[in-house]
Amino acid sequence: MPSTANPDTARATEIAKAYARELGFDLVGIASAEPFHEKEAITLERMRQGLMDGLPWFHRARVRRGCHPQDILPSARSIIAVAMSYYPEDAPSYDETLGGKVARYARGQDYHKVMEQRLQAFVRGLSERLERAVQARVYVDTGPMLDRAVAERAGIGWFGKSTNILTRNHGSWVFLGQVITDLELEPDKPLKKTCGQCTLCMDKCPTGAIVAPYVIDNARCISYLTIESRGPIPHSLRPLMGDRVFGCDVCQEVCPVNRKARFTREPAFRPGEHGFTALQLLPLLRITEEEFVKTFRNSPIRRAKGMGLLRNVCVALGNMGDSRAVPYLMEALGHREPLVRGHAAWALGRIGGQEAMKSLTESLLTEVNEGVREEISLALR
Ligand code: B12
Repeated sequence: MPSTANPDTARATEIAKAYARELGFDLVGIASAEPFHEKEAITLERMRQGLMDGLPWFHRARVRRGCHPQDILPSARSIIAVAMSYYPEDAPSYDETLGGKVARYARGQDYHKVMEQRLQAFVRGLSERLERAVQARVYVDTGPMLDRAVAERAGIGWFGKSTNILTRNHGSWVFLGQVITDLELEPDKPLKKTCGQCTLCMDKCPTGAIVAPYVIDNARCISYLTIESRGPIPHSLRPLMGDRVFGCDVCQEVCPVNRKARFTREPAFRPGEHGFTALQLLPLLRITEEEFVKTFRNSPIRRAKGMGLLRNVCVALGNMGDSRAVPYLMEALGHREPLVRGHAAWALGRIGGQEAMKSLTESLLTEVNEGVREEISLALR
């Protein structure tokens, strides 16, 4: 139980929590602004082992800063941690129209913008309610903080073996954010829950990316491969990706804690008119860079960049093995990006058939890029 020794602290804590809930945050907890020494050491060690490779922006200096809240806000006393459910009710249908899977977190609007703006409004409103200028820094996966470590300390949820933060009523289907502040608030206690003996997320991960409890090998994670990776997807992993074209939810779908998760109350996180329950893959293969930017401007999908998404689309079509994709993939053999041409070649090789093989043979006559030539030769074999 929080101590009620200081009535001002207790009052400010109560006001902050009630106001955060009023603004639509599903969960709110308070953490101290003490350094995260243990999480810093673990994260740096993971980096040293190469498990975070492929994310050039996730560097050591960033981790150090994110584990020392007072380096970010020297007057920091507390961190107000929040979580918002994004669990959508809508169940997309994928197969009949060659639709590709989009992870649930990316079916509505971009959470960074939605939650950051709301947290900024929260800080302004809180200053009015407490009748003092609250000093604050606000982050929703928009800065160096380790969002999950903060959420754990604030009692929002506990670390699952998949490394996702699990919460009681919303499972792991939550976005995390925080306000580092100079307010003295009453900290909550971390929850005592664990995953027990369950290893379903590890057993069912399509690529075996959860290499030990609480350890992800980035380079194998489909979320990394489809969103963050900018280069070719390793051949050995492509067949394991199935029809997932942006992110992956398998470790969350199989998690027993998620069975009872409540649906999101936030309209911005539902696909609605402008979001995406599934992506129609064939028309996507013809999209230009400008159309990509326009279509996905408010969506997390923008992060993959046009050519990354088209690369993923080729892999998904190759895995689906549906010959309706052949004419579209043949056209993609002439795409201006070698990355797309190479993956289109792979997909044609997987689908096979006379028409696919003929177009691969012909493209070898004109293709000049070495990497793509290699892909074509492999596909012909
Ligand atoms: C980098 C990153 C990724 C990378 C790398 C993932 C990774 N392992 O870090 C990639 C692109 C793969 C990724 C994927 C996803 N991500 Co991401 N990602 C991040 C980011 C930017 C940093 C995460 C980080 O600090 N990694 C460092 C590693 C070392 O930390 P970690 O894996 O969490 O490991 C911790 C635990 O292992 C714990 N630990 C270690 N040993 C032990 C032992 C015990 C007993 C316990 C209890 C704990 C424990 O300590 C470690 C350090 O804190 C955060 C946003 C942020 N700024 O924090 C979002 C974030 C983690 N991602 C998020 C989401 C939604 C996803 C996806 C679900 C998206 C999707 N559907 O495709 C997947 C989930 C994949 C997975 N199982 O992790 C959410 C997670 C929300 C939640 N409920 O946890 C975050 C918090 C963004 C947000 N603000 O909402 N992500």
